[in-house]
Amino acid sequence: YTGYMHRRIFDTAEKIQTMEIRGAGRIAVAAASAIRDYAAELQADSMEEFSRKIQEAADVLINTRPTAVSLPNAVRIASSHSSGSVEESRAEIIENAENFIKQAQEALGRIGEIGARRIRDSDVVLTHCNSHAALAAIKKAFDQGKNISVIATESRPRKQGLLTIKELNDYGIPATLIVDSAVRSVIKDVDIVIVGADAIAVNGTLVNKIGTSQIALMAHEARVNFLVAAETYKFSPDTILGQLIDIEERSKDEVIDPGVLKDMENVTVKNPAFDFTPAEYIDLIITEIGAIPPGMAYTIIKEHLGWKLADLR
Ligand code: RUB
Repeated sequence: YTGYMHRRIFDTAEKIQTMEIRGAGRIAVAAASAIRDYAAELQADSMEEFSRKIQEAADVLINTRPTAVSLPNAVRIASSHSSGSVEESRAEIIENAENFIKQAQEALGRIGEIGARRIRDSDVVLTHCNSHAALAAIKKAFDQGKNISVIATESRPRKQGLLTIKELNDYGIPATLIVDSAVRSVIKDVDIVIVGADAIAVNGTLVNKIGTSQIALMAHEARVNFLVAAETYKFSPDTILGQLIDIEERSKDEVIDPGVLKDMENVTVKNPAFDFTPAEYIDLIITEIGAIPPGMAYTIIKEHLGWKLADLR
C-alpha cells in the first residue's frame, strides 16, 4: 500500500493495534473517520477498483483487534456503498461515516440520560476498565447533583482503571481505586455496578474486559444490580448466524517481565484480554434506544441494527 492509504488507514490501524486508541466506542469512531477520509481522497479509474480499495482498507482496519464488534460494525456501516459511480459511492461513504459518528455521539448522550436514572443519590458505583458509555451514565448522575462516588478497578494488565480515575477526578467525582482482586471485599459497599461492552451476543452474553465476569458473579451473589452501558453497535450481528466471538489473547509481556520467566521452562502465561459474562448475571443493558434485558439482544440485532450487516460478510 502506498500514498494516502498508507497514511490515513495504516496510522489509524497502528493506533488501534498499539492501543493508543482503545475502548470499543473510540475504536469504532476512529475507524469510521479513517474510512471517510480515505474514500474522500481515493483515486480510482473504475468502480471495481474503488470498491476493491475500500474493501482492502476495511480489512486492514477490521484485522487490528479481534474482539470489539463495534469495529467491524462501524467499518461495514461506513464503507457500504452502491455500485453506481465512483463519485456517487464516495459521497455515500462520506455520508454513512458521518452519520455513524454523529449517531455514536448522540447514543452516548442517551445512554448517559437513561443510565443516570438508575443511579440514586449517595450511591457507590463500581466500574471496571475504562468505558466511555459507563462513564457517560456516571457523569450524568453527577451532573444531576447526585452525591455519588465510584470504585474503579485497576484492570490489570493494561491498567485502564488509571484512565478512569483520572477522568473521574477531572470531573470532580470522588473515586476509589482498588486492585481487581479486591472486588469481593468491597462489594458490600457497592450499590450498583456499571460496565461497558466490547460485544454483546444474540443470547445476551456480554464480552468485556477480562475480569468483568468475576465482578458480575460477585454482584449476583451480593444482590447488587449489574448494568451494562452499550451502544446498539456493540451488538454482534454475526452471532445470529452462529458465529462465536473471538477473545483477544495478548502478549505475556503485558503480564510479567520476560526476564522473570527466563529459565522457567515449565511455566506458561496466559493473557486473555476479554471474558464472557452470561446473560443471567446481567440485570439491564442501557442502550441509546432504551434500557433492555439481555434477552432482547436478538431484537436489537434483527430490528434495530439490521440483519444486513451479517449478510455482508
Ligand atoms: C476496553 C473495554 C471497555 C469496552 C467499552 O478494552 O473493555 O470496557 O471497550 O468501552 P481495551 P467504551 O482497553 O482493551 O480496548 O464504552 O468506551 O466503548
